[in-house]
Amino acid sequence: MFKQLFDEVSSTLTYILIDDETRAAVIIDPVDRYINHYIALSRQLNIQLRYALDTHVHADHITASGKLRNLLGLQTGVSELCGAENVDWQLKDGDMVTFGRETIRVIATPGHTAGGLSFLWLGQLFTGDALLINGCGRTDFQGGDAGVLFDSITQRIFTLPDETLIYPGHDYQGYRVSNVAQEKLTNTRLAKQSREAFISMMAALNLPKPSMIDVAVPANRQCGVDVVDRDKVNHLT
Ligand SMILES: N[C@@H](CCC(=O)N[C@@H](CS)C(=O)NCC(=O)O)C(=O)O
Ligand SMILES: [Fe+2]
Repeated sequence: MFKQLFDEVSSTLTYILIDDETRAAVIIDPVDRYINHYIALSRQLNIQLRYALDTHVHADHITASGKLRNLLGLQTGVSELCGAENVDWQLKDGDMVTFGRETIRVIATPGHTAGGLSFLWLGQLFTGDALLINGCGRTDFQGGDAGVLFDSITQRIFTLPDETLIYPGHDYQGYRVSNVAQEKLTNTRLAKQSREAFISMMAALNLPKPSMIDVAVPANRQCGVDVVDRDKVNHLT
């Protein structure tokens, strides 16, 4: 079982992956303003969240992962290359995250940020902001690098079977799911694009910086929980 949730404010897509037999579950890229909703949904679906995984240290919203850990006792995971603290599992390429009878494979897809990860589960790839539908993550902050992103997309994502479903971390155009074949053929930033042309195109994007970047990046390096909050919770438990 699987749920896709959308945050209208930051256009973030959040996913809940569920082992329908044991009811163990994983949440990918949770957003802090929905913590109560995630807890209510967990009760409604009769699931136990085991992990909250972030595809990267987000620049545009605050993750719910640390607060969910403190409230539910789950484990947080983010790339070891993100420079994050207070993370239970510093993830790296090839790691396997098991919940119930299910396993997620961690695939390093850096380039939008140095620590970008994608998560592969049952033919579905959760790409964070590496590959978006008809787009890709910008590469102008947090160790972003257009050449590295091009290699991640062409060598790690586009080498998966054509029918692999693509579930991105954000969507700004009203899309919700794609697949590898469709993105190879129609993604306007990548289809028939050389590495050099892609790097030049990304350098010329000139996007305004995310309005929350100065708050979100330091907060997300602590899983969205400030150290004082975490100490308080540790004293209580
Ligand atoms: N306007 C948004 C910024 C959105 C943004 O920059 N999103 C990043 C993901 S963190 C991106 O890679 N966008 C790709 C694009 O706009 O092409 C905000 O202020 O938060
Ligand atoms: Fe991002």
